[in-house]
Amino acid sequence: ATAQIGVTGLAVMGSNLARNFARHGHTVALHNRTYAKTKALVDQHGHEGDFVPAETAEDFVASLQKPRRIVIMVKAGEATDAVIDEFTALLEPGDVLIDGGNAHFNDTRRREAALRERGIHFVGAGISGGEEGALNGPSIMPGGSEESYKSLGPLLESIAAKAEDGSPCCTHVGPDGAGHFVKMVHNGIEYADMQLIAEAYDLLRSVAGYEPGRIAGTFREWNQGRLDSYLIEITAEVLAHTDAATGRPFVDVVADEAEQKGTGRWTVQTALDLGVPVSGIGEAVFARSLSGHTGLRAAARGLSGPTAEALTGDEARVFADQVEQALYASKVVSYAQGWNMISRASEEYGWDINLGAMAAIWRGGCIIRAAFLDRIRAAFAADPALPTLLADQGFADEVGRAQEAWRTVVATAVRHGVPTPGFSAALAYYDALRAERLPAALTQAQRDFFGAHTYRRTDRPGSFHTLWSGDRSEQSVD
Ligand code: NBP
Repeated sequence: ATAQIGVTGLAVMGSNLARNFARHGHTVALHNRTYAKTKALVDQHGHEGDFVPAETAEDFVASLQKPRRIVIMVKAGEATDAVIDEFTALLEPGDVLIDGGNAHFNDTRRREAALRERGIHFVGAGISGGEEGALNGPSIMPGGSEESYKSLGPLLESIAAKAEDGSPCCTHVGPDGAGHFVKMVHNGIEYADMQLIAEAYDLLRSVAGYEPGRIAGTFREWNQGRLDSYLIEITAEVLAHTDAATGRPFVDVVADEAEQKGTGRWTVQTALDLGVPVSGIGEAVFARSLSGHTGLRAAARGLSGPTAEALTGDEARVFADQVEQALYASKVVSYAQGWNMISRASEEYGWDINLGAMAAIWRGGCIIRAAFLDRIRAAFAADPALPTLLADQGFADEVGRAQEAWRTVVATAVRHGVPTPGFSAALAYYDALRAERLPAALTQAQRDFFGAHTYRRTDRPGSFHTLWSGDRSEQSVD
């Protein structure tokens, strides 16, 4: 037994992870249901490091040093359960089985509990960064027992992306499903970021009257400042790209229907269960759904809208600057919501997640990597119990300075009939959070009226019900 780590499931993600391990000096055992993929990997990349290919699961397990560490990179769902069953029979107490696929965190909790009974450590590890990240350095979010991280952590940290300060983008997130949970929220935040960027583009195009090439330049400028991030960078590249077949801007020849694989939807479904408002992610998921309803959209195409003219000259330039401010403020709100969700789940499931550490490991390797995340890390370093990012003085000041522009942008979008669900929902959340009094008082009174659901008063303790259908006197309810 010579291999320090094994990878089973050698499609694009598994192959790239295996090569990443090997390039970092680890001896890597290889296995795939269909041996041809294992053989192809060794034939093409065998020279990159030490690989131990195996045709059978038994030979694969036998080639691993104890405690054995096996990364499963197969299609999420039933395939993962099948592979877990196959390997559980071959492993011993103390061995570590890692699921690096995109599993739902509840599946991970179920699998972890079942394997724990047999003394096997099951680690649900979120891995972000796509194919390129898997090969050159992903952001890795492992859950599972602390004990498993002792033997697994150094291996994972060696292949993870490195932040600018050199620290690895990998840390032990928390027990059982914590790793896959934060990976899910990461993807949800990614949806929200992409939606906000899309709205900024739409406004620059439809209100400021900019062409895609010019918008690419604007995004490149923004990428020099506080919005510096991978997603802004690739936005500029996409917008600058010309379609070879037609000579038109590439963005104009792509069908305007955004698809989704499901992690955004999972985030919103879970947020509803936890009672955490993640309106930014919700609007992003709904915006993608709406884009795909081509029949509905065709039926509504004749509806009337405003006739506002595009801005020109200095007015357009001023507006573009305001859009940067609205984008930044909305982004702060959407990250605040995402972190709220992680914090709430950490309490609910007893995960004790270090909130600042999540920002630290997303600084590199993953799709939402950005300079901004170091600010979030610093905010939690200054106050680990920060109830919302908006309570951090630095963020509060920045959003406060941006709010006039943010309101102007949302109002202008409404006047021009440009949909900005992300910007608008973020602003509504900001205004609701900071409100002295919410109209929820009226909502609760209505609930008491039709359903005797009772209410609390602002001037004294207790629960009360008004006899709405009687003499409207107030009763104290225990
Ligand atoms: P796929 O998700 O396409 O899965 C293909 C692999 O699963 C092959 O190795 C295949 O073996 C194996 N497999 C299947 Br399908 N059913 C199996 C079964 N019943 N028993 C054993 N093996 C089975 O591969 P991928 O795109 O590399 O993704 C791997 C995981 O990583 C997924 O969970 C994915 O969600 C996650 N992920 C992907 C990305 C990405 O950018 N693609 C990013 C982050 C995470 P075979 O060769 O014998 O058919």
